[in-house]
Amino acid sequence: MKIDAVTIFPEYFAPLSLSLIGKAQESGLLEVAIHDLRSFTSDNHHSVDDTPYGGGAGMVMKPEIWGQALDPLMKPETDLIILTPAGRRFNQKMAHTLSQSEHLVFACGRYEGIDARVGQHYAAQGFRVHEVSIGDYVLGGGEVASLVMIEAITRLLPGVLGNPDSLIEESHVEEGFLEYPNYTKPAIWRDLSVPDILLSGNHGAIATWRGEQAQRRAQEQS
Ligand code: 6GU
Repeated sequence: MKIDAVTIFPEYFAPLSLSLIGKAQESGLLEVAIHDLRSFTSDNHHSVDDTPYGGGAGMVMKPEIWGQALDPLMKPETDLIILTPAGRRFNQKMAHTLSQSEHLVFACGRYEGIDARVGQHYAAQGFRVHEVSIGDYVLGGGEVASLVMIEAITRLLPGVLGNPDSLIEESHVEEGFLEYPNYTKPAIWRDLSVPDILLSGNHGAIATWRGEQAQRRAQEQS
C-alpha cells in the first residue's frame, strides 16, 4: 500500500516511523510520503487560508493550493480521504474496506476546513472521495485523525501484525462485541486475584466466561 498525506504540519507524522508501521515501511509492505501544503503556495506569505464567503468566524483553506498539492498524487487507484468533523464516522468496517486500497491520500484540513469544492472536484473527476470524521468531538485539524486511521488501516495489511491471530479474535469488535478483560502474571497483584476460571485449564469454560464478560462490558457501555 502507498499512503500520501498532505498537511501544513508534516512533523505531526513523525510517529509513523515507529513500531509496526515503521517496520512495515522498512520491509516494503507500506510506503508513506508526507507533503507540506505550504510548498504548493506561490505568494510571498505562503498563505493557505482565507476568509469564508458568507461571513462567519475562522478561515477556510484555499482550493487552488489543495488542487496544486493533490493533482500530482491522484491516480485511478487512489482513495482520497478528506478529514473533517462533518464527515462520515470512521469505524472498523471502513478500516477493512480502505485496507483493500492500493493508494490512500489523506488531505488534512486545519482552521474551519477545506473549501468544499475540493472534494466535489475530485469526485466529479471520477475519483473515490471519502469525507471522514473519527468521532463526535472537534480536533484542531485532520493530522491526528489521519494518524488514527493510518494505524487502524495498516495493521490490517497482510504481514504487518506479528501475530495475525489477533485479527481473528478482534473480529468480534466489528460484530458489536467488545473484548473480555485480560490478565497476565502474577496471579495476585496488590491483593487482586486473576479469576480462577482462567487458571482452570478448561478451555470450553474459559471461552464461555470470556463471552459473558464481553457481553457484560458491551451492556455497561451502551
Ligand atoms: Cl477528521 N477533523 C477535525 N478537525 N476534528 C475531528 C475530526 C476530524 N474527527 C473528529 N473530530
